[in-house]
Amino acid sequence: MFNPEIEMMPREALRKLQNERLQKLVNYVYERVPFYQNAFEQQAIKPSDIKSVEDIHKLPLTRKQDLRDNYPFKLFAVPMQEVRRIHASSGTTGKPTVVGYTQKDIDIFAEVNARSMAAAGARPGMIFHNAYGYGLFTGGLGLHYGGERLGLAVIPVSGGMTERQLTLIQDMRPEVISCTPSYAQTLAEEFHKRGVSPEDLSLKYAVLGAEPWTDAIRKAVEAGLGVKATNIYGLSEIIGPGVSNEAVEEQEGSYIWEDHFYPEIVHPETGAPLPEGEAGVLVITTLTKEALPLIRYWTGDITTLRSDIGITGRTHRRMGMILGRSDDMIIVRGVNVYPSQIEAVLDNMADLAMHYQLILSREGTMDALELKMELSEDAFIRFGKPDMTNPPDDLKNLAQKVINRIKDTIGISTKVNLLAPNSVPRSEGGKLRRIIDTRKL
Ligand code: DLL
Repeated sequence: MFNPEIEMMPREALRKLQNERLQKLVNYVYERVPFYQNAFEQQAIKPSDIKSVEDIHKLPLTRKQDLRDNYPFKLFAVPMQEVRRIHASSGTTGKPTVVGYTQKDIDIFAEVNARSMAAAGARPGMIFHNAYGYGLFTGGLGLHYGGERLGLAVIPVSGGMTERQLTLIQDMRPEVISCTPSYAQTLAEEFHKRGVSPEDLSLKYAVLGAEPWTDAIRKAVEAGLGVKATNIYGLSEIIGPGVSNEAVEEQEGSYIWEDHFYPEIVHPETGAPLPEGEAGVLVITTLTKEALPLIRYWTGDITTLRSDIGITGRTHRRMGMILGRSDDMIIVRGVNVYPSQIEAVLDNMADLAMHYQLILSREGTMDALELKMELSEDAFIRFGKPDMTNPPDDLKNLAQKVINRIKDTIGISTKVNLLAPNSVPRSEGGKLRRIIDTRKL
C-alpha cells in the first residue's frame, strides 16, 4: 500500500477530513470563480450553508457544458502564473475540454496514481511499460508521474507503434503495463500471432482503463498476456487517471481516493441521490484541487458505490465497473439497457471472441440494438471457415443462442451478426469505440 495512513484511515476520521475540505472548497470557489458565485446565488446558497458532506446535495451540479461555455480557462480558480500544466480531452464534438493544474495539483495527481499502481500490484523497483498516450491526454503523464512517485522504472512508450511495443516488452522485460483494455487485447493478439506465449512474457500486472470494459475482457487479457488486470478509472475534468483503482487481491470494485474526490451516485434523469448499491450517474466533487476545482461534477458514467471494507483493509468506498454512459442508455420496450451489459452476458460463451461492436439505432419510435461479434479463431476453423454472409445452420443456431441469452438475462431483443475473426476494428493504441450510436448522427 502506498499510503496506508490515508488508505486505511478510519471512516469517521475520513468523513471529518472530507467535511473540513468541503467547507474550505465552497468558500474557495465562491471567492474565486464567478461561475460558481452565480450558480450559488441562483440557488440562494451561501458557503456557510455547507457544514458537512451531508449538505452536498444542496450544491448545484457542474456539467461538461459548463466547461465548454467557459472555454478555455474561465473556470480556473488561480491566475495563470500559478498554473504549471494544461491538459485537454479531445471530445467528440467541438472544442476540447481544457483542464489546469497547479504544482500542488500535480503532486496530488502523482500521489493518487502511485496509490492506484500499488493497489494494482506494482512495487518499487519494478519496470513499468506505460502505453497510455502522452500529450494533451492525461493518461500518459498521469501514470508516468504515479510510477515515478511509487519508485518504478518508467518506460514512457506512449500509445501506438505496436511492433515497437512488442519488441520493448520482450527485451526490457517490464513487470507492469498500463494501456486501454482494448489495446491490451491488441498486444495479446499480436504476441499470439508471433508465437510468443504468455509464459514467455515478464508482465505480471496490467493497469487498464480509460474506456468501458468488463470481466469478459479482463479474462481474455489476463490469459493473453499472463497478467492480473485491475481497473483504473478517471477523467480529465477531475484530475485524469487515478480517481480510483481496484486492489489486485480483490478485483472487486475500484477504491476512490476519497480524501481528494468525493463521490455520489444519483438518478440519471432526476439527479436524486440513490441508495447504496443502485446503479446511477457518478458525480464527483474535487476536495483539494486548486487550479480547476469542480463541485458535484456530472461524469455521465453509470456505476454503483459500496462502502463495505474489503480484505485489503482500505476504508475508502469502491465503485463498480462502468456500466455505460448515461447518454448511451437505450430503452427497448421499456427496459433501460446500457450497451456494456451485453458484453457481460457474453462472458464464457466458448465460441465467441471478445471483439465486438454494438450499433444503436432508432426504428420508428423504438431504440434498437445490433451486435456484431467475432467468432473465436478455433471456432471459425472448427466450423470450416464458412462464408459468414451465408452462414451454415450451426452458426445460425449459435447466433440464436446469443440472442436468447441476451433476451433471458437482460430482457431485450437484439439482432446478432456473427463475423469471421479480425472483422471488427482493433485498438491501435488509444480508446476504442465499441458502441456506435447512429441515433445521434
Ligand atoms: O480517460 C483518464 C484516464 C486515463 C483514465 C487512463 C484511466 C486511465 P478522459 O479522456 O477525460 O480521461 O475520459 C474520461 O473515460 O468519463 C469514462 O467515460 C471513461 N473512462 C475512464 N476510465 C474508465 C474505466 C481518461 N476504467 C472518460 N472504465 C470517463 C470505463 C472509463 N470508462
